[in-house]
Amino acid sequence: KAEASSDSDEKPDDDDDDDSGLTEEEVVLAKTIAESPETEHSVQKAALVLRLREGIGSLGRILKTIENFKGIITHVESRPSKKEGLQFEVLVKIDMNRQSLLQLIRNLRQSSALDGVTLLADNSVSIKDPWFPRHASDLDNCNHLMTKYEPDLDMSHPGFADKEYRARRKVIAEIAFAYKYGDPMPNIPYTETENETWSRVFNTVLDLVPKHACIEYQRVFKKLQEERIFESHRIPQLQEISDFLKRNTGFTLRPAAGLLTARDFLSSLAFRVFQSTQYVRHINSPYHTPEPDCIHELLGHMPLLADPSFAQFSQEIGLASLGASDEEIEKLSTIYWFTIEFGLCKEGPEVKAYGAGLLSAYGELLHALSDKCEHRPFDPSTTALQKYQDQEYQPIYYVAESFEDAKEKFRRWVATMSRPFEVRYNPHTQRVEVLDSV
Ligand code: HBI
Ligand code: NLE
Ligand code: FE
Repeated sequence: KAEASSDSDEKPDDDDDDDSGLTEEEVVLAKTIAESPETEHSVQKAALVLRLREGIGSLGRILKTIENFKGIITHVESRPSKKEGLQFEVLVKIDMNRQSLLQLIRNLRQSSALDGVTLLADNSVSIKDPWFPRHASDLDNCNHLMTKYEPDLDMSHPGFADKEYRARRKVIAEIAFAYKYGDPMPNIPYTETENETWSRVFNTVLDLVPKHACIEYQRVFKKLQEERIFESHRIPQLQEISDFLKRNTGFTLRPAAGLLTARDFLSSLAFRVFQSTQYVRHINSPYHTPEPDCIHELLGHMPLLADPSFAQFSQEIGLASLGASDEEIEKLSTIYWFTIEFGLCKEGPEVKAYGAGLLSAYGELLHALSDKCEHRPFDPSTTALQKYQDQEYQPIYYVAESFEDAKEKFRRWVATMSRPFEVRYNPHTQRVEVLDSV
């Protein structure tokens, strides 16, 4: 009882439930809005239907109220109401800040000039304008984690029973969460155990690369060794890798705290930014882990992100994900999975690995190139629908003719997606430009 009364005493105007007068649907919408990241781009496109009680004359005052709440009115349309006793229904389209929009609606609902206000769900008004990062700095908001394979939560994680390991993971995750666009990359002084884990994986990869990795991977791998970035005794730091990528393809890194949602992860690729974890897998499972760790990112992903053709392919998957529907995101992550993560490609008469999940996991690399699994030709429209799991080795792998061919096919497939706008990345401003196509 004390809670309830003090709550309404202190902030009578700022509640977000119960007596707000919002319908159930609007409460859900309001919650989504409140939980969405607040950025300079968090301007909401909204449409309100206002039912005027007394003639069109009261409209002026109502529009003024909207402006007082800093709403920018972009469209007004009125029609005589069919309902008895009401005179007009007015459709008003507004651009305004998400929070103010909710306050505005509450305010309007108290107005005696109105018989009612309906907020049309924003996606019925503006399928063209879902929130997605428009500038590389917006990636500060694209760091939502999946709760999967975490040592704290998953009893089968090799670090579950290891308190020290879990504490270490927490420290490194906090560093990633604190990272903001423009900050220097955090430097992690890795422990002896962590470097030891790296050495073991590094040395097996070193053995397997000449025979099993695609030529592009091998070329960059050599370069990384020559520049003393890849060395067997120590884990490279994100900053030196990021600088290396930047020199080669313009890709850069930012630290990620763990397994990100597919939407957040893919969106960063649109900016040629790769969100990289910085913690190290548990020493007890060096040769395969289901979750990404920095050994996977560095050994698996970095070499090919420094290859121009592959970097382009990665960015195009990212660009296709911006503003995509949930179903499309699912398809794009499946394609990502069977190419960038677990892809195989032809090299003359041979099949080689280019997927990062193979090049950082000795056991699965051998499995993928053995006859214990199935190889199918990469074809985006069927590959996108293939179910996959991420706990164990894959039973099916897709073989691309070449990166160029995979890119061609992917482009043709992306063109069939439903998005009503085009996006283009401007590297000079690090901004994604949106071009309406309808
Ligand atoms: N998050 N940090 C991180 N690293 C990845 O490699 C990664 C991710 N989230 C999703 C993901 N990869 C993919 O499997 C696709 O779902 C995009
Ligand atoms: N299985 C990979 C490895 O052990 O390196 C990581 C895959 C991350 C998606
Ligand atoms: Fe990966």
